Amino acid sequence: MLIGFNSEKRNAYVMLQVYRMTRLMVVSNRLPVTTERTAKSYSVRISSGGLVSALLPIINKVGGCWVGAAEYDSDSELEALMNSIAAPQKFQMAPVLLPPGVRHDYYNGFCNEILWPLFHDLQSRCNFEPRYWHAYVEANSCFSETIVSRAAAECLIWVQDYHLMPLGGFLAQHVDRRHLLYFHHIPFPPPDVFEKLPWRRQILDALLTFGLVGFQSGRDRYNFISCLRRFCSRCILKKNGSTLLIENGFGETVVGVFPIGIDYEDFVRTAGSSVVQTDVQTIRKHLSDSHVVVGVDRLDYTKGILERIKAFSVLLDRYPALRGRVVLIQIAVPSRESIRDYRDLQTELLRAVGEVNSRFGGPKWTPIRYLHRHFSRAELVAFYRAADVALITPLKDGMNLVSKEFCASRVQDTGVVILSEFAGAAHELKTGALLVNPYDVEGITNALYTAFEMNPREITRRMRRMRKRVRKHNVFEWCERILNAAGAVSTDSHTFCSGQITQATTPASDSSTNMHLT
Ligand code: ADQ
Repeated sequence: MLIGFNSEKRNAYVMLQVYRMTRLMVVSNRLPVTTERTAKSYSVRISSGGLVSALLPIINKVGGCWVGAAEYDSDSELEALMNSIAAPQKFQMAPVLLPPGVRHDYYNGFCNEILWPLFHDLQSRCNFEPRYWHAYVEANSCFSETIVSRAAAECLIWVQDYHLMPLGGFLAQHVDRRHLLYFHHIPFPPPDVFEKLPWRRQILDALLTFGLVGFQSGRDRYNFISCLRRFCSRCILKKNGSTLLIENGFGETVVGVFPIGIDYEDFVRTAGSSVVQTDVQTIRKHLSDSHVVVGVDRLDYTKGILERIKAFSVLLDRYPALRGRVVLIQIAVPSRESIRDYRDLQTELLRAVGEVNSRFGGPKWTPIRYLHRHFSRAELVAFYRAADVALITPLKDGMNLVSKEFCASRVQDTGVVILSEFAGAAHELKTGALLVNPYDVEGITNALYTAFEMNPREITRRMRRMRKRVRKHNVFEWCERILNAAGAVSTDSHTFCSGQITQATTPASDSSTNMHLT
């Protein structure tokens, strides 16, 4: 059995110790580091972004190997350098070399011009260029070669996100499907949106080659199942505790909902450090007695930053008394800068921020402080702690870790969260956050005003509820739940030989609990 322990008795940490024995291989599009060529060598730092924030504390505890595309045409020097960075972090890194032409069409093309906008319901931004599909498949084949050459026996291969959906199909030829897990970090679209994808059937078939497929929210799993119902007729669905079991021509796949968390204790520790406390005082001193609102995002059109700035402008219009008494600190970490849409967004944001600042601001007050750069964990936490309100309004988001990081950092149980109802986190934080429609500029304005007027006791009551939830459902609990669910993958599932099924599908025993997806 892959999972052979009593989950009720063991906490997440013990579970991770158990997994030290089974080697873990995390596979994601990129390695968790950003490398930059300097005159003589390379500089390397840990990357920003939700996937890395979540997985790094886990692999740092468990050890293992992280597989991801190299940013450069690798050489032995670069790999040695990356492994020396990883060494104190207890895991190895294995770069995947993608041919330059493939790299562009796979990443900039299929991932960023098709899957990312489509899965965030922004189909008008898609460019369904057939060349991109071929590069996507070829890139996944390159990943598979690296994995097969590096994976130890009994290695648990945990594939992350939409860049690598076809990988299960390649790996299932070499690896027991019980050892093949996939987690989908971004939203999964409803059938009416998904059906636009010319390769929709191939994507669904590929996902069903994994032993486990995990989603962030009930919304995403529901959409996935609805797509299976519409496009794959040969599936049988069974309820299996809190997960679902899908029987298909390839074997069985466990499909579950596992909302991702953060390393809560690490944020609490950082928030209490003297460095952060000094930074908080400095930030507050510069902003005098203003209401401080903070937005923290990867610079991405799905995060609703432009709409947020518009809402802030409407607020200043509607409530002149707030002028000079409120500041929005908008932090946007550079992201996907090789893509034109992202460079255009930066230009648009600078223009929007400039318009608000010149219309309302003056020598003593700048309404919006826009910071377009990477910050360390401690610096970010200082911003989280210095603010009165977090304004988090993605147009759609798989989860949104910033909302959870903000709550964890509020060690004094203060601070209001205004959160998009279309973020996966809305379901978990709805008992404490003010939920808004990110397209509803007036609704956001009203929520901001409500936040400024909120009674301190009400603020504390709401924040305590959210912190309790974020503490309990932290990233280690997330990992434990996924690995536990993976233990439910049938031991007698079917083996593959050159992509062909070599054993017929066993019909489900209890037909009354089955739903045929026809
Ligand atoms: P992202 O789209 O990257 O993640 P999110 O979950 O908010 O979105 O994570 C952003 C991360 O970047 C946070 O950990 C934040 O601290 C960090 N960050 C933001 N600005 C930064 C800055 N200036 N400097 C340094 N770090 C910064 C994807 C999905 C999400 C899902 C995650 C995890 O799109 O929906 O929550 O994966 O599954």
